[in-house]
Amino acid sequence: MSQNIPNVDKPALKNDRYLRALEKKPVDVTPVWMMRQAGRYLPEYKATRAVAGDFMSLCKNAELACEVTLQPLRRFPLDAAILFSDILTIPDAMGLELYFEAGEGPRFKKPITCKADVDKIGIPDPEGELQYVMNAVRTIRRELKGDVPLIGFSGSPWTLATYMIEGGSSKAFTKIKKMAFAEPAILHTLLEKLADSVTSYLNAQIAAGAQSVMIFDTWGGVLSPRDYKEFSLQYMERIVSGLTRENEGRKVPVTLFTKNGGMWLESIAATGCDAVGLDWTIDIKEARARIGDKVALQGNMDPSMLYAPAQRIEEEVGTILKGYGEGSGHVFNLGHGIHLDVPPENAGVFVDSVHKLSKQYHK
Ligand code: 1CP
Repeated sequence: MSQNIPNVDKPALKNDRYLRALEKKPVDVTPVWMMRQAGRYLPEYKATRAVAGDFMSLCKNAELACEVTLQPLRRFPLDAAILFSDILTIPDAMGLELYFEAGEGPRFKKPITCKADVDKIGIPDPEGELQYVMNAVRTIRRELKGDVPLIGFSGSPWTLATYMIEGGSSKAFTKIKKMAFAEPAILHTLLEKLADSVTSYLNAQIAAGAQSVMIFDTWGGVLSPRDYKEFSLQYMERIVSGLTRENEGRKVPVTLFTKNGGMWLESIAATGCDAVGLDWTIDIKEARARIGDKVALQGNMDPSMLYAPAQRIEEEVGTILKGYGEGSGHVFNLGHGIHLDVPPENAGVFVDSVHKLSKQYHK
């Protein structure tokens, strides 16, 4: 059993651009971070992971999880750190027994197949089965020494349920859709339990020191518009209304990201979140025109653009900055996670270009 690590004194933030942009307050340059910024494209990540053994052992070791969280910040002038963990910690804590098959991604030994499986599931205690995550948050917060804010995160109930019911990654989502359309009451019971679990998990991350939280709805975009509202958005909205929105005397902004959710921006923005994450399939100019000043926007360069030469990356960053236009409310990011074979130098070009080219939009 891991030991509780106490909360430490929280030094004032030296760089708060990321939080200011989410609050639409003036900034000097557009803040930037990268989804999956800690990971296998960095040789130092691979080295630390080898020390830990497998991926979950890395997540469960607060010092090593902290180390890999900080690695990208040592290389690039990123404006935020993101907790090193995974969205599948919650289903694992619910007893599904997460494991990683070499080269095949996540799998569960005990996937959900029927009502009895759903009825068995409880709400994990964030300072119990998931205390290793909170210990990582506390350790990272201590080691960041106020340099940049720390982002906490969770998967959305729908996205977590896809892994729990499919038993791992999926392409067609037939098992969960079969449950959604043939036995919707069972799926709704699961989604309710997940919404309660995510709410208490994120609130515990905030209490432990996360200064902003993000919900990853990676698979909401595989649903029809009506089904998206019924099976995904409704539950994210419930989470947003249950979150601690202020801590340490400052707002704790919430970002919702539905991959392929560009059609539903207005509905996502209406949940009460502070920011909507965009993938690259929507033009950010159009997104801003549709959303106005209701919420901030995060995104949205195609992660594959990082394979391009430096000049092309810079040009694309410039186009996206111009698309968003003048003023605060934009957090630059990739439209999804960085690919594992991207040369780290290219990520550096991306981050530097955002800072260099965005000055003109913040006068
Ligand atoms: O080292 C390894 O081999 C493990 C690869 C890996 C990593 C680096 C996994 C397994 N998870 C992570 C870390 C991770 N996962 C972070 C860390 C913080 C950072 O961004 O630096 C975050 C935020 C996640 C979130 C996550 N995990 C999502 C949502 C975001 C997204 O990319 O859409 C999802 C869907 C997962 C599931 C998962 N975990 C790991 C993999 C390879 C996957 C994806 C499987 C699939 O494609 O279905």
